[in-house]
Order: sequence, then structure tokens, then C-alpha cells
Amino acid sequence: MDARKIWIGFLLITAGLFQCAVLNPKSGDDGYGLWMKYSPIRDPVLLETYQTVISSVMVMGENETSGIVRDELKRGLEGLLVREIPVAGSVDAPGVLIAGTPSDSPEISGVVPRPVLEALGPEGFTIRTGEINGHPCLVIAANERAGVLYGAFHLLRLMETGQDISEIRLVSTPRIGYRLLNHWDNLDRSVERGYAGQSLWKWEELPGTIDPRYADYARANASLGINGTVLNNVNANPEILRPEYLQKVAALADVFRPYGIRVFLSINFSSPISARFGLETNRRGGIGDLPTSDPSDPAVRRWWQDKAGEIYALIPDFGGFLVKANSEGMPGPQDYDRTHAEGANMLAEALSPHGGIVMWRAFVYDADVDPDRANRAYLEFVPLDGRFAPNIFVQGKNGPIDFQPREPVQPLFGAMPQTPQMLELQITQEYLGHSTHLVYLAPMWREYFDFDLYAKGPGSTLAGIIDGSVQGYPMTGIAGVTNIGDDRNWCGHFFAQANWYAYGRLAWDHTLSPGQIADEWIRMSLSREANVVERVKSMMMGSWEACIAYMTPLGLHHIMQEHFHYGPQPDYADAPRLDWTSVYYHRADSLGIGFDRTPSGSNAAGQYFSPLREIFGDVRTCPEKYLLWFHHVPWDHTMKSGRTLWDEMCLHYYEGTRSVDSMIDTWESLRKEIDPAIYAHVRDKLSQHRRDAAIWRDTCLEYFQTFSGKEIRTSR
Ligand code: BDP
Repeated sequence: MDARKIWIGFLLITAGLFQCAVLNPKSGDDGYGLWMKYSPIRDPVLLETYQTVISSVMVMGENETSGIVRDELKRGLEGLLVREIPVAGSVDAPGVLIAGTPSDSPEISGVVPRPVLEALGPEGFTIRTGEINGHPCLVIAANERAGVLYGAFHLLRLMETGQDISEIRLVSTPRIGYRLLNHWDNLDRSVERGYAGQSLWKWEELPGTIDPRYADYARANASLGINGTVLNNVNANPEILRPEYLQKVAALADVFRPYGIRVFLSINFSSPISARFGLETNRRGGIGDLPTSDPSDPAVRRWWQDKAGEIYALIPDFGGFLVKANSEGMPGPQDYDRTHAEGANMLAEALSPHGGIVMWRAFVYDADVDPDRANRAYLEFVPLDGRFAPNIFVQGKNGPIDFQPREPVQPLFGAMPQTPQMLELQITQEYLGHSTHLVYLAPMWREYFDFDLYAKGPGSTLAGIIDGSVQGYPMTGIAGVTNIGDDRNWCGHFFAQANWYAYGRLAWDHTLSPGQIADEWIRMSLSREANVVERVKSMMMGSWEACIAYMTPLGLHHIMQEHFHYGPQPDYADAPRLDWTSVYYHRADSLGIGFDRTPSGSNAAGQYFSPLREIFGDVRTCPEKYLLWFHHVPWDHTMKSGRTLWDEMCLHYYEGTRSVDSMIDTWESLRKEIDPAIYAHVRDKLSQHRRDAAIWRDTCLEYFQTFSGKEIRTSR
């Protein structure tokens, strides 16, 4: 063998060893287990208390869900308590954990008072201590099986986060009815705005092969109380409604059902059209045999009714349709001079006999409606209030533009009192650094939930509108555009798992604080050491404001790269339409910067209820976080700090990047206390994050400086 071959052999072996050491998930935590790690409780006092309260489990009922509950409790408790937890058949000793519904078990009705059970509704649960046959026991009770599962996960969460359960009397019910994930997954397994690999759904293998990961996905969602999932992209391919795809959808629904999760589909409004007809209004070609999809045409209505019948024959608990219509080139009722309401009502009519709903998106921004994109959804939808069938939600994004790092709340919320409005949040970080930047989104969602729209006077928060308490909606819903893909760690960035977690927790209970949610997530996913928890929490809690500061401070928005939406591109001007460009949004010129949305400009401020319209409309009262959203402000304008707008903007950009530096310092200080694989993964992400943040800062400031003509100040 010559020396060259020996050398190549040596290189190959070294590369192999490196791969095993660095890439082999077994060498550390690969993140697959999410927040359900159930690592042993180290605090001896706590361990002993828990061991006294629980020594065996008894899950009532013989059905798939009770099997899942039994397995989860056994797995969780054995992990946490480091001992075997036997399955009991009766209560003849202290410490039995009993879980079930009153119909599955007489013991439950004996130990949980009837009014408590009644107050739980279909999905709520109670966890309480009690006594059966003279023995102290712990009970998880719910009226429906999914509630028992939610209760089981909640008990494990309480234990993982070190809560006292020795005298527990807890009742928990969801504040919002439909708690959904929206997948923007395409049938070719690409994911629109997905940064964590391909779609989980292996359409080519379904329905014959069921990837075990589907159940893991359902389990993770059930642990948060998520009760539905829209499987495919809102830019929907009509193929999804073909019989062969419906078989695949039904196979997924079968996996999810025992976890309390219903499936929904995004549909293409042109589905009934034959590919032979009308390709101008039907950019993909439909799957039907009709020349039109006009909602007033009886044949079109019948087509949808038949399709609904076909779906429900396969999936009796099918949830309904999500629809993006007349938006970004998608077909819709306006192609036939019909309204959004007429289009939605046709689908609602088809689904209603089966109990299904329509989620009709309000993400529309037709340039003919108003010159300012921010005004358009309100102008199109408010006049339609009262014209939607009862099983329709109008689903709106949180802000009037598009999932920007920060937006004021979409003024449409609260302005359609007769139409249940569903809130759409984006968990995937389309505009917040994809799966590279560490941005914990719960503080952002908290700000949106707490935003007072004054729709019925003070206290009309977005949360109150969505949960129906402000306007009394008969049904309530929330959707989160997922960040999940087939990457081993599900979300691309380990910390992006916290956003999935936080979304689910807030969908169940929007009153939770971001700090509490972060605390739980860290303890369950990373470490229970108090000083690790505190340091990691500090990284998470400041991360959203940091991102805003180095990307789009003080109300700036949509100055990111065209289409890709990752890096900065403030000089982007060359689009087919002005309202797709950065210069349209920031409006920087020699006098100042920002979008005049006061009555002297586009008057988007005027779409809000009083006193918000006055507050936002006046540069003296407009909160500085929204300043450049609503006002074109001179570079020398004096800010609350006493600095000029220009200096303040420089300061924000620099403080944003400095926050990323301190996140890195904090993470490095944790090196010895964190699983090595997670440590290395996050460290690598953070170093790219730091580079990106500096690029954002320098690109934006250098570009805006060409207008302001002022010196860039890097510190206070
Ligand atoms: C934008 C995304 C685009 C989506 C669209 C939507 O850039 O990919 O299709 O929203 O929500 O944010 O329909």
C-alpha cells in the first residue's frame, strides 16, 4: 500500500470518528424528547414527598387514550421518582394515583364532587387528593378522555417543576375552544417558511406506513392541550382533496384521535374546477369537473357538499377547512364578484351537517382597496360582519401587516362583534431570524394578548376578544403557524422548542406569564438547577426586545430581504408593486423616517377605537415602540430620553447587538452545567446570531445615514 493510500485511509477514519463524536445523537441530548424528559428529581425532600403521595397508578377504562395515559404516567413517574411504579387494580393501599372519567370509573364520581365535574366542561380536568377505601390517594379526573390525558401531563409538569402536590386541589379548563397548529406544509414535503427540515407528513408512504413520529408529535401537542392541526399549507394544492390523499389524511387522523387531536385541511377555492377550464382564475387547476367555482352556482355548492360527505365518511371527527382566498394570487369568491362571506358560507353549509367549521383568513391586501396595505383587511371585512354563517371564524394575523418583529394589534379585532374571530400567531420565525436566532416569543404574544382595543370600552384586550369574554362569541379559537419539521430536534433551534411549548400553554391559558412558561420549559427541557434556570431565563426573556432592536426598532417594519425575509434589505425598492418593498414601509428621506398613518397620511390610526386612534395619531402620545409605524418623524425629533430620534435609533441598534453578546456570555458561563450536545448546538447558533445581528445593525444604520447625514453614535 503506498503512502498516499495510507494517508487517505487515515483521513477517512478520522472523519468517521469525528462524525460519531460530533454528529451521533447518542453522544448527548439530541433534543428529540422535547420537554418530556422526566429526568430524576434530585432534591431528596421533594423526592420523598412525591414518593409518599404516589406509589402506584390506576388508569380507568380500556381504550386507546387510557392506554396512552397509563404509559405516560408510568414513564414520567418512573423517570422522575427513579423507582418502579406498578399498575394497581384496586385501591387497597395508600398512594394510588387514579386517573379517569366518571363514566370509566365509579371511584371518580365517589371522590370528585359533581359540581366540580360539571364545571370542567368537555376538556378541563381536576387534580386533587382524596380518600378511597380509607386510603389517601391522588385523583386526575375529567369528563372526557382527552381531559384525563391533559391532566396527566399537567401533573407530571407540576412534579418536573417542583410544585407541592401533597394537598393539591386544582381545576384547569381551557380559555379557548379551538387550539390549533397550522402547518404550512406542501404535498412535496417542502414547508413554506419552515426552517426545521421537511414536512413530518410522509405523503408518499401514507396510508400504508405510519411513521412512529406521528404519535410522538401528537403526544407533544397533547401535553400542551393543543386539540387540532391543519395539515397543509394555506397556499393549498387542490390535490389534497383527491380520494387518495383523503385516505392518507384519515390515517393521520386515526393516529391523532386518541390524543384528542382533530385534523383540518387548508383547501383551494378552485378545487371544484376541472383543470380544463378557467386556468386564469385557478392557478393550480382544480380536481373537479366543473367550469367554475362560483359559490352561487348550485353545482359548485353540491360539489362541496359531496366532498364534505366523502371526508366525513372517512374521518367522522374531521375539524373543517382553513381558507386563504383572494390573497397573494389564491383564488376566491371575488373572482366571481362574490364576497368573502358568500364564499365562506358555501363551505360552511357543506360542513355544518357534520359539525365542521370554516376558518376564513383575513390576510388580504388587495391594492385596489386602499393605498396603505395596513388598512385593507379592515376595509374588506368590517362591512361583512353579521353575514357569516355561525360555524365560520374569521382568522386574522395578530398585526395589520405580516408577523413583523413588533406590530400594533390588527384593528379588525373587536370590530366584528357578530363574527367569531380566530387569532393567528406565527410560531415559525419567518421574520425573526428563522431557526438561527434565539428569540423567545412568549413576551411578544403576551404584549398582543394584553393589547387593549377598547372595542367595548377599556379592558377589551385582544385576549378577551379571542376568548369570547368581550363580545360573547359562541365559539373561540387560536392558531399558531408551526415551526415543526423533520429535523431530529423538531424545530431546528433547540430554543425554538420553547416557542412551540409557549404557544400551546398560552392557547390553553392566555393569562400565563412568559417568565413562568420559560421557567417550566427550562426545568423540563434543560436543567432544574436554580442558577441555570435563572440564567437561561434571562437570555430568553430579553431576546425578543433584542431582536426588535437590531432589526426594526421604534416601529420600523418590513425592511427585510425580499421574499427570504431573513437579513436586512432597507434599500429594496425594485418590486412589481411598491407595497412589497422596504422603501414603501420605512419612507426614509432627508427630513425623517416612518410611515405617516395619521389623518394627514393613510389614517390607519383611525381604524382603532377611541382613545387608541387619538393616542396613536398624535406623535406626542404615540408609544415610542410604534412611533415609526404611525408617524413620519424628523431625524432631530426629541424622544422621551431627551436624545434625538437618530441617536435613539443608533442606540437601539447597538443595544440590540450588545444583548446578543451578553446572551453569548451567559451561555458560555453555562458550559459545564448543560448537556454537551445542546450546549454546542446552541453555541454555534448563537455565533451566527451575533454575526447576523451586527449585519442588521450596520446595514440599516449605514443606509439610513445616507438620509439623516448624521454621525452613528454607538453608545449612550
Ligand atoms: C406571508 C408569508 C407567505 C404566506 C403568507 C400567508 O410570507 O409565505 O403564504 O404570509 O400568510 O407571511 O398567507
